[in-house]
Amino acid sequence: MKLHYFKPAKEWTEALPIGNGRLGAMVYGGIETERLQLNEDTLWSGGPKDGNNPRAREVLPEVRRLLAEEKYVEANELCKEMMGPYTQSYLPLGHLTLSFEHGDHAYPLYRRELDLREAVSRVEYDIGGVRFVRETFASYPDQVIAMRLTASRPGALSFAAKLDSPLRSRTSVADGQLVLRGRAPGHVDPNYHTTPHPVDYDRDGMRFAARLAAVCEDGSVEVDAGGLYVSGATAVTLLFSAATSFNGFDRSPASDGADEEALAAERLRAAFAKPYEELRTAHVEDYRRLFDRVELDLGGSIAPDDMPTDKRIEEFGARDPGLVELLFHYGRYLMIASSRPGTQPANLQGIWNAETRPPWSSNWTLNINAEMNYWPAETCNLAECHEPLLSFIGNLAANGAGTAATNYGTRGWTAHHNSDIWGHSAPVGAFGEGDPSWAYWPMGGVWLSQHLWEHYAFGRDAGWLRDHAYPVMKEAALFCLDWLYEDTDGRLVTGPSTSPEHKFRDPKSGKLVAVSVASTMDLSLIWDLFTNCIEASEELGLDEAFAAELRSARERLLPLQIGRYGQLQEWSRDFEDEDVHHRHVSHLFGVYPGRQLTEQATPELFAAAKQSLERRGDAGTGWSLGWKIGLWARFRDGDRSRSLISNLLKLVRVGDERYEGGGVYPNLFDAHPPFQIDGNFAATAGIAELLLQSHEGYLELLPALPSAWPNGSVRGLRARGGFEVALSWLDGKLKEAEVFSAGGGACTVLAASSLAVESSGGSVDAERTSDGKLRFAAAPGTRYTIRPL
Ligand code: FUC
Repeated sequence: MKLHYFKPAKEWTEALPIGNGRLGAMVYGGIETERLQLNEDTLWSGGPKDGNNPRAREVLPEVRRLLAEEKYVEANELCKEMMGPYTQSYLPLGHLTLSFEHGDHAYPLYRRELDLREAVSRVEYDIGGVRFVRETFASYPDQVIAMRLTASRPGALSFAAKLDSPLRSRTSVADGQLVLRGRAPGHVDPNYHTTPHPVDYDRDGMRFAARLAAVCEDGSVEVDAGGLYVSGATAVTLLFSAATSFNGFDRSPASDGADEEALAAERLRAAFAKPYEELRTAHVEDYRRLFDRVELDLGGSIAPDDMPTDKRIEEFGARDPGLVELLFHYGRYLMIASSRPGTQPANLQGIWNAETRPPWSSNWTLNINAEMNYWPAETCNLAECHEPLLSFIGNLAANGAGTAATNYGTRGWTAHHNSDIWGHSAPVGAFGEGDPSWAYWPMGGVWLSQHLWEHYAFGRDAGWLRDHAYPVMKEAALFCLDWLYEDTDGRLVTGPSTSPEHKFRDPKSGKLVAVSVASTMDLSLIWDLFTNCIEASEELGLDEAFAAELRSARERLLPLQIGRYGQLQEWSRDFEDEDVHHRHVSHLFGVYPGRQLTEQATPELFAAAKQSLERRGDAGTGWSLGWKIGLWARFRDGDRSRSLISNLLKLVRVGDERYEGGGVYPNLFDAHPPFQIDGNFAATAGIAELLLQSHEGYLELLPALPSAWPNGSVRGLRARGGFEVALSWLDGKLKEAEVFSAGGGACTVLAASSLAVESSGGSVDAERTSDGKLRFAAAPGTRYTIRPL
């Protein structure tokens, strides 16, 4: 449960992340110079804006006409006129730098670690017989970052602490504290978009403020605008708070912003009033309430205890079951650290970003990455951490209604492949620059709506479904109803349509293009949304007529097809792939994370989907490997999933070109490369998917256990239907399961052998179905023990 090292971090991807959902820091653990790279999750460039483009609506009929004539090259060109501006960027806040007056040579007794059981980072070393220890954490209950520094000899701690920022800022003193005030640029261009003036402070931007205070035991502290100076202390507590003027996705942070100075000052004042131990205890309790819900044993570690984490990755990778356990828990740690109720959703880098023009703007990329971040939220028992994404969808729906109306003249709401803190819902890449292969994809709202349904499916809060989720899902479905049109055979299709980021070869010209009619992903996402809305209407007993309309539209969707290689076709024609090994596997959505394609319901298509994944191969960027881990779990090939975990658990260092894609950095951050957090989350979700599945209306225990983990156990996984599950297995076979039903209701369970059930009250009336499932009526708040017969 620890990441640990015997050297300070040099690179950012060696530093260790802490976070409380809103405040984040990368702790380097330096000796003479300690550095914390700091983030606040609302600190973005820009402000609310209108990215909608009426030209889209004008050209739409012509694009569809060209598509009907199979003039894909021309349709692709014209589609470029449908775009809008780029999203804004997630920005770094700054650095806290501590300069110690004791030199820099103590490696033999040096150690730094991140303890996942407490969410505390710790650094310790010896200089001249004095032991220096510092621990740092980001507290959710107290909304500060706290650092405690101690020296084993009285009076041995002397250092200067400074705050600075890559953004325009200055420091001053107030209330005996160091204060940093700054302003974000009013606009930042993406790092892949070359412009003469990419970081623009001439336009109004968001304000931010940060404060640093010190409490000393012994010695003294002085402060001036240059920093905070501690001399001769035995122990010191540093408290850091920060806030921005962000005041909602639809309000100007400049003219209608929150009072960032008051927020930062008040949070520090409140934390300052408490002793360090009280802050620490509150933090650890709050964190453990979430983290302790899940336990996993895949066989434990085969690496020596004192082997540093980077070395362990390098030497053992996934051969060490203990390292796979650590990777699993790290994903849960990162979720708790980057996404808590009231914060922004985890973006491409969670909340950890040091760059003013980060890769892909460190935004929310909706054609896979933002959704992938939340794959473990429900299954791994962190439903609360899902909340930021679920509220974000509501903001996006508000803006997306304007995009649907202006760009397409439809009802409902739509979002495209990129979004930002301002709820950007239009396609990006205006000015003829955006390639439709990525910029044109009006399905962002459709995919996100799956998260609303899943949150209900696991938690079964009907009031929340009725009041919050269903209205947004319904509006997304209304967009689809209007967006779909009939082809010449009366089938419902989408167009212009892309399969995210992948192109096909135009049969006539041989050119690579992206736009055609009814990609498999469009059809699968729409099937999923319609199905979820239909089930929601049944559960809630409302909107019967609308559900009937969705049923009949779902029937009329162009059927998915099998192509010449036996593969599930990615497009409605059997086009040749641009790249048979392409990282996106969008057409397999219906297998995972969707539920349209299963062995039972659609055996031919399921087999074809598997063939598609075979053809794609086992290489890919970090998130691509992560997706494939989950997909092979759904194909019930645990060994294949484990070999993908093994591809992911390869050590990558910055500048290291040994691997084409994927891997993890020394701090276990997923490498796209560069760092992108989605692969971490997908790995955690994929490991859970190997042990428990529930997307077919029943719990399947150990559906795809890899042979490398013959003995083990897991506790605290969640399943759809309001269940919590513990499992143990021996020699690759289920030993015992415990199912806790929160709200009661029918419980159907499948495993490789036939099963028997009992509760603490004794035997339970259970039925055995002809296909080997066990079914019983679960009582609310009751725990059931299930064993193979
Ligand atoms: C999509 C992916 C890239 C990357 C980016 C953030 O464009 O195709 O691989 O993950 O999002």
